[in-house]
Amino acid sequence: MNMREKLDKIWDDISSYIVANPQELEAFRIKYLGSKGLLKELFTELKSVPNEQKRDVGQLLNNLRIKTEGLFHELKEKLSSTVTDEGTVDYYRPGNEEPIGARHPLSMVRSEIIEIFSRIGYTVSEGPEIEDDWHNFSALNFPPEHPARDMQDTFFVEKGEKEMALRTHTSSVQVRVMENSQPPIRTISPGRVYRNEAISARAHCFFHQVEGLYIDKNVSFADLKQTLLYFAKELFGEKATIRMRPSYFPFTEPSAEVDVSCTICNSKGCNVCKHTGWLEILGCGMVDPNVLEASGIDSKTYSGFAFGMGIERIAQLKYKVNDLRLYSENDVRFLNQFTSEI
Ligand code: 2U9
Repeated sequence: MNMREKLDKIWDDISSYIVANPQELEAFRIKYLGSKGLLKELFTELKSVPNEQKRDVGQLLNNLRIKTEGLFHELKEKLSSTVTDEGTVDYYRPGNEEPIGARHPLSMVRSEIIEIFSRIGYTVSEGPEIEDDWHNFSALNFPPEHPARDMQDTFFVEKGEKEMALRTHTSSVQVRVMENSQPPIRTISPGRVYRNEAISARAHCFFHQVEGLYIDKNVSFADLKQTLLYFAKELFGEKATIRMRPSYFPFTEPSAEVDVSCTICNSKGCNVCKHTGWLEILGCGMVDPNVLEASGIDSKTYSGFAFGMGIERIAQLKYKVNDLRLYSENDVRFLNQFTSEI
């Protein structure tokens, strides 16, 4: 076998070499291109080739070296782009960081309110956003001429022959609970509600509420006060106190609006509490006997209290975001500012 044939045979071996991982690639390099590798050996052998053949054999050897180096780089390239072969996966490489979203501030506040009331035995009830007149108004003691029934306050929609309304509060859900069960009832209903208002920083055509209802024998106004004090302390901290101001709602009698002491300034007065030391957080009252009777609950045996709050209002106090529009625009620059464990 002359030198050309020998080198051709060597190239056959080299070019059919398969590498499956970085260790095998390194073995290839050492075997052929290393300082004690085959090519080095062949170049040493060149010294003993007769002088008249040296030029040709030297050229053949040089070609072999260039081809082997080229193959080495090719194999290296292939190896780094192959991820399907188990042997080529780098298990020590840090994972790619996946951007994760944040929970919406209204979802966080809703979860917190649900948690607080579930700790004292309240269940969560949900119901339809498109309601009939009975569940949204009549069963809740709204007189026929009440302004809330007006088109200017309520969105009406047609469902077949029937005129329906987008619910203006989640009290309608609780009417359904009363119709379908007997006391004791202890439930909260979180959800989206609709009002026919022009959209601005301070008003929106939809917002979110949590309403609560407790019906049993001997439920008193003192129970209501204590429940709301517990709620205020859980939400705003142990130092929080509440005060009640008389109010009016068609569905409760007596009715009250509830303020919580401003925990931002310790009731000293700041621009959040408008220098009053108090923040208005919810409305409440004893369920009107007419409302109990309308849903099939004996008002002589049972009494109950109810309360309602806007989730946006609580979020405004917690996160100091006063423009209502931000809550529904889904601007990631706004949403990314919130982080949460729940
Ligand atoms: C039933 C009977 C009565 C729920 C109540 C309020 C008072 C109240 C407002 C707070 C701010 C609505 O989001 S808001 O605009 N709500 O002041 N809600 S009592 O009363 C009920 C609920 C269900 C069967």
